[in-house]
Amino acid sequence: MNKRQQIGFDHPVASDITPESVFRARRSFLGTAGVAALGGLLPAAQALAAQDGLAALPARLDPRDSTTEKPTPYSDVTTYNNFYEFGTSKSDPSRYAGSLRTRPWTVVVEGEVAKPRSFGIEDLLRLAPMEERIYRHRCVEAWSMVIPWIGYPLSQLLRQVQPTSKARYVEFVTLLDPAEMPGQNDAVLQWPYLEGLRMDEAMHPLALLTFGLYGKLLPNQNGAPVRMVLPWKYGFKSAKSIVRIRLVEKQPVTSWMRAVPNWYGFYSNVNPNVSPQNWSQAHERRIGQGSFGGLFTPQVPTRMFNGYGEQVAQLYKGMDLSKDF
Ligand SMILES: Nc1nc2c(c(=O)[nH]1)N[C@H]1C(S)=C(S)[C@@H](COP(=O)(O)O)O[C@H]1N2
Ligand SMILES: [Mo]
Repeated sequence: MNKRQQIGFDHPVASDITPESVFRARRSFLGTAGVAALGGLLPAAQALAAQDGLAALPARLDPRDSTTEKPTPYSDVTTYNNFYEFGTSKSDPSRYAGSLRTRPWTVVVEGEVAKPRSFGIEDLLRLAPMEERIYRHRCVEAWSMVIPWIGYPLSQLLRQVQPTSKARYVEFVTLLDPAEMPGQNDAVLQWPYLEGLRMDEAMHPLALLTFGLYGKLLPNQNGAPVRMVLPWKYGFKSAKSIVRIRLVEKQPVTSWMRAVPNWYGFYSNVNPNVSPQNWSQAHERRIGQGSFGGLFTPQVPTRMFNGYGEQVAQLYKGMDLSKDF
């Protein structure tokens, strides 16, 4: 019997509070108690939030859409990623995203909709029940993670504004503010960061409007206060720190399409059989799961649609995905 089992998951000793252990303890609680709504904050989650100043974000695990694979440690999820608004190296976002102010924050939802509206972040946090979804996450640079995100389907928000029959695509716009996002002083990409989806992709239940991870609000480097998560697409399709969602008739041109059009197409579905880039998409490195502190990261084969084909393949029926990459 380990220490946690002796003392109970909700009374951890200080040295025991690692984000992962808190998460695992809560998971086993959910496992035994059933998926009861996590009404209040669990003591362990409160302690954890105090550690890095992020508030806990209670959510109910969605076991149907969650993988049972081992989540990547919190320390890797929050220190190894891309957010070019803060620099181009993997450690830049965690180092420099502290300059981003996420309150107050509003998201404008406009375009081909009957009821355009701007939503304050507090409204968005209350709009629908929070769900925890443990998704695989695959970057086009051939590394991957398993991340317990918290949010609700984007469809819940889009329904509120009543899309018109002309709404065929959705465009996501990240904040433009070179003072808070110093990477925007470099012309590596055209700013603000733009991404897009077809309407049926945006309405798909897996398309998560995301506010948190590992039981808490998003750290800035992971796209606070609100971002998209699209587990069947390469990571760059999931725009962070969104301020505008525009419903449009024509397919938007995204930042990455504009920067390197022959590498990055509009769809960008995870596809091990198509590598428009000059490197292979057939395998991926699972960050944080190797021996010797992740030095020898295991290579795993990449799956079509990142393993979500059963849910999303029908969206692309009749399309030639080697052309529409
Ligand atoms: N606004 C913005 N969103 C972005 C990016 C970015 O540079 N700017 N990078 C993308 C890429 S390439 C990846 S892999 C993921 C990485 O961050 P995450 O691990 O928090 O999802 O964010 C995506 N969203
Ligand atoms: Mo990426």
